[in-house]
Amino acid sequence: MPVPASYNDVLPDGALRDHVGEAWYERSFLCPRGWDGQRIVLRFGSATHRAEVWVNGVTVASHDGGYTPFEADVTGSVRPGETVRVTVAVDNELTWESIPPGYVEETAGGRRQRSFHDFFNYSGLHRSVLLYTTPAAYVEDIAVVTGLSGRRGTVRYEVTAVGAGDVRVVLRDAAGLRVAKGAGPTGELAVEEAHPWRPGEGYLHALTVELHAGGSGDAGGMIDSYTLPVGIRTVAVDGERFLINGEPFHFTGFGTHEDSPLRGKGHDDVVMVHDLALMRWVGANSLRTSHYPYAEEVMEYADRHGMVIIDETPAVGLNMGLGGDLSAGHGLITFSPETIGDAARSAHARVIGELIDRDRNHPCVVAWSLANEPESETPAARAYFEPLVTHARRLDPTRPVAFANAATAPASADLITDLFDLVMVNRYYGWYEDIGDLATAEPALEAELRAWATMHGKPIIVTEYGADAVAGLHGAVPVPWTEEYQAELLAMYHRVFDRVDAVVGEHVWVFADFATPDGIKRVAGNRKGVFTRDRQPKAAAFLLRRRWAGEAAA
Ligand code: GCB
Repeated sequence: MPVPASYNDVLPDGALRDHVGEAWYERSFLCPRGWDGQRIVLRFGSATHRAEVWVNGVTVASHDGGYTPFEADVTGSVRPGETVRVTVAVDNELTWESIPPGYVEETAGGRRQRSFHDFFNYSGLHRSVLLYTTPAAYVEDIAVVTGLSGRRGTVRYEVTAVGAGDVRVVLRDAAGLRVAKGAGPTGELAVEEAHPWRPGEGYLHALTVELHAGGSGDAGGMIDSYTLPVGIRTVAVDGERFLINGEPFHFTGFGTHEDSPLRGKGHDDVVMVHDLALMRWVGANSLRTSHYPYAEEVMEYADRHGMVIIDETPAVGLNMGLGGDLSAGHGLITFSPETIGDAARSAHARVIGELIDRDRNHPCVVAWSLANEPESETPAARAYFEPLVTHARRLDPTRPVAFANAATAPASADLITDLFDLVMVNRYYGWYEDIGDLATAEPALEAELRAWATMHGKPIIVTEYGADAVAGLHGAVPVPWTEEYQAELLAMYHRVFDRVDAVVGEHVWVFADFATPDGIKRVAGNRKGVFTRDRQPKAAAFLLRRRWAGEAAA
């Protein structure tokens, strides 16, 4: 199987597509002789959803969670100059202990994965597997927090180094000029006339951290160095406004998926660059990594292009009251010892930790989304989420924390939003409710958004709104499933957004059509894309371009 890729669609084989359980990968290669004396690390960008790894037959790593990286120091298991055999068992089962949750049903036709979300359970090694080296003493980690006061920018840094050595840091601007320097593992650098990172302009400084042997002035004594791109910017919530660098920010963009033909969820630079170019083409300034952490390449690219990101954990489907993977009617309760209980909550805490640990240095990330459409209208939901919110805030006190609310918990029923900094709601008036009747949907949507604003006084981001449209289906009378209905529905939402001051964001569901499990509510996949799965625009794309890109799109 090619890596990175989902294995599901690579061969014309239904059994492979629907495989449930382990898939084994193995590869042998030569470890370069020149690596002798180096620390050798094997790193996986992700393995969906669980992996066990052997090097030359010896277990070196195991990891739960399909969308975050993990690595192993394999120095003791390989010999430079000799062949290395890497073996990986990747298990795609979703259980009551995994995030996202699911269960396996034994059917006459075999084992079937059931889940509570509508995207296809793509599986395998979705991101690159790297073998890299460091010196024996090395820079292990860097954490930065930036500040801006007027034109004065600050970069607080904390370096974790392994082994003896002195830490020196240098901050350079995008032209490579040194603008600040420091010494020691922690400190604060100041830049008097800082060029900030802004939405639409991903201006990056470069923080070079060097580990030196022995005392100062020892030019030849550098042991290790690492350069981290740093965007100087601030994020804050002020009443109903969302501020970036102290200025009100209005989110335009999409919920999206890592999903494309053949590759499934396999990361592909071409698809990524094309997708972000299409987003910019319609005037999107932001996206949500619905419904899991995306490849690190996406975060780095967003940093460089000033794309704003709401960064979401893989906690999707923690809600038995929704249709889930469309096999509704299971009669389960969400939070209970038999379903989502202590084990799932520990897994949830772990994915929050791994996400923040991975992405905290990215200027593009302006908020953490801890879950998509969880049950939020029960005391059990509050008990479940309270410690997780505390956990996220402790790990990153600098960014707002939020979750995407489901229609089943409007402001009058929801019991957890006061724990969070933002109101994020996914709404389908005119689709799942009042389908084909936008005249009824419009006042209902407005009333609901006003209720959220009155009750919480926080910024509202509509993180999902949309309608399915099968590309090429048209109607002079815009009936559901036509491109015209999808565009008219979006236009209706926009009229409402423009009337409700607290709405600071509009993310259409979804950027592009994507693969789902089979179901009677889906036409070979979810068709709410503004673009088709092969990235051709539907009528809605032109409507968004007029609204979001304005004159430029005329
Ligand atoms: C939702 C979910 C999203 C689905 C979407 C839909 O509320 O958050 O994952 O794909 O609705 O199209 O039903």
